[in-house]
Amino acid sequence: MDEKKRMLSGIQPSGELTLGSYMGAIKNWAERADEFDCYYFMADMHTLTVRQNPADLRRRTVEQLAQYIACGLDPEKNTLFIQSHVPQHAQLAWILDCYTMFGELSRMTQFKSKSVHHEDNINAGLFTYPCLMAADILLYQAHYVPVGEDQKQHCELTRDIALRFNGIYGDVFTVPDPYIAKVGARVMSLTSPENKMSKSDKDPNGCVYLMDPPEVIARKFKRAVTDSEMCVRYDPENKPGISNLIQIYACATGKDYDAVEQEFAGQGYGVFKTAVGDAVVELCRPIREEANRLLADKAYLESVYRAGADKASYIANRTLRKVYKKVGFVQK
Ligand code: ATP
Ligand code: LTN
Repeated sequence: MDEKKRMLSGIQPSGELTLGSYMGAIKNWAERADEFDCYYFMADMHTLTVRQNPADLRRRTVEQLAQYIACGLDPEKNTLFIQSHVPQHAQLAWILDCYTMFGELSRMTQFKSKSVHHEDNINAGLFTYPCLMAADILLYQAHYVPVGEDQKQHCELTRDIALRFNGIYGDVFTVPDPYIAKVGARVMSLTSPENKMSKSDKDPNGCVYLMDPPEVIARKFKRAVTDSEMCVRYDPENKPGISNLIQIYACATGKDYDAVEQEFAGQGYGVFKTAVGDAVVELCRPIREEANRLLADKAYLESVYRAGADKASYIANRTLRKVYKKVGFVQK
């Protein structure tokens, strides 16, 4: 059992899952279940860095679990759990706070951009957030962390923290690697393709949600921003809108960029946008239907997250006890 390498990742239930989070992260999780020992969680503790409505957070956390399963994460093969059910995350995070430098945290681009967007609530959690993320990863001795491009910097800081800690106390933590897909690692907004597609985007037309009904998805793609060249060609610098659509189509269909260019050579953008919309509609349809079916069975979802928390706690506790011993805490 222990021979398989471990893979771990999480997403904050701070909004609806997007096509970006699916293509950049979840798709890669679901494809790796047989190869790795997999742990995926709802990062509810992370969401408090931005003020949440409690009822919405509770609902979205369970909905996110249903969507994970609907995206192909079989609970028999993947350990699925809710972060706040495993208190070791908070316990290790405090310790790692003390091994992370102010300067390192100040350089995190997500902290800098969220500080601009939430000027009135630049709380300590927002600043130390990467230490909680490092705890999430290091507790499980994960080898690989499948995330989108935007999380690479946090993964690199996690590596630095692990190496620093190991340098002082010996080999306590596995030093993890980010696992970033070649296609889909940075899906851009449909209306402002110079920005990442994000669930907290103020413009709902820029972002496709996995649970969007087919007509909404089709409409969003019809309105996607393109350019005036009228040629389906991959060139992210000069043609960000079209290049993003090529990426989305390639990821949804499994085709490479050349094949997509050839398929639409000499055709107008209207035809291309409709084809991308159709491909995404078909990608999302089974996910939406399965998630809705699962959401009707709350008892099943409860049994999944309870079993997940038990399994996760067991591993997390092993690491935490080792860490407590190394830093010099008296054993009970
Ligand atoms: P927020 O707007 O709250 O910051 P988000 O929409 O950017 O959220 P996250 O919950 O931060 O999404 O990301 C979940 C996972 O999906 C992470 O691994 C992240 O790297 C990945 N991801 C998010 N957005 C994209 C995107 N547009 N393209 C590729 N991967 C993405
Ligand atoms: N920081 C991530 C979510 C996240 C995560 C993690 C990802 C929290 N803990 C551990 C991978 C591993 C985000 O905002 N997308």
